[in-house]
Amino acid sequence: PINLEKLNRFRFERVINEDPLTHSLILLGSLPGHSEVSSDGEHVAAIVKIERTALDPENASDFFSDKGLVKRVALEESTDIYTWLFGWLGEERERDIKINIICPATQVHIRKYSKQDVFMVRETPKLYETIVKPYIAAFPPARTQWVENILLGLSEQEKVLYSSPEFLILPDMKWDLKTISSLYLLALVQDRSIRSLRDLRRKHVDLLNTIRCESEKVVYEKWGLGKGSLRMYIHYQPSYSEDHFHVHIVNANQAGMMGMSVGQAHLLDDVVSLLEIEPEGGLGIFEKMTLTYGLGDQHGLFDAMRDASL
Ligand code: M7G
Repeated sequence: PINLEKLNRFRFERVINEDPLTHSLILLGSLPGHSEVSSDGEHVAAIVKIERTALDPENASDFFSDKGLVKRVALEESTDIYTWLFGWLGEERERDIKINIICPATQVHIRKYSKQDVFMVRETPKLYETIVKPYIAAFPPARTQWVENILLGLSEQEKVLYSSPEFLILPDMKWDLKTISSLYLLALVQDRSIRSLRDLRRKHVDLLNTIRCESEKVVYEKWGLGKGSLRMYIHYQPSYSEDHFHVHIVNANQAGMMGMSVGQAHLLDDVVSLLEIEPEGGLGIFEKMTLTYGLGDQHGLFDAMRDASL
């Protein structure tokens, strides 16, 4: 049987896989064999997968309480209503958890982060004009204050990796800033007239290509990642920065993340390619397209869009 004593005789060779999403490592090495397969003391090859177990909802109330489950925290960043920190569940450990706080949280935030049933809706150009555009126009600016603050140079300035009058590149709040295989950056565009994918036209091709080039340059210079190592995409619909156009820049090896779903993530290269074939002078391609995407039943557009598009 394998017990701790035997496990501690594991001869580590190398890590053969890692997955930051499931918080796992797969190790190759060897363990002392048992008598049937090897003579005493001889080691046999072993693959060991170590995975952090899921956090238990039963203990949810203990995390921040006088029980002191979280032993230590280190502040990473704090913007208008968002704060993110790292935490330790015991002394002398690696940092265990990442804590993201939204405070004060509005009803809209509560709905966005609650578990939702998703339905696919088809947004025709007409539905965009009659339902979606007025909805976006009615947004209180406070909802995207965090983007505005970054663009104006009021927050996260020391994090900015690239800056020009057109756009900024900086780490996404989702990234732990450490694990290269889950690298996640954001390019935020200054031009407030581009509210979403719907507003992109042929004249924006240069801007989009520059975002691609500069992102590649940044990740090469800073982390040694070469060409082809990035997956860049645009959300439609973006879930909360609808009036500040941005591009998601993610390590190409990072798979299966929320926000990479078909219908939500539109590859930057495909968008550029479509814009390049857009006819001069006519309607824009993204003005004419029906865009289909999943909408959670707690989304502000859900009722109107489902009724109209089914
Ligand atoms: P989105 O497509 O509007 O929304 O992208 P979604 O990905 O949440 O569906 C906004 C992106 O901005 C997300 O990837 C967020 O993780 C990231 N983000 C959100 N906030 C509030 C911040 C912030 O304050 N700072 C940084 N650096 N990134 C943020």
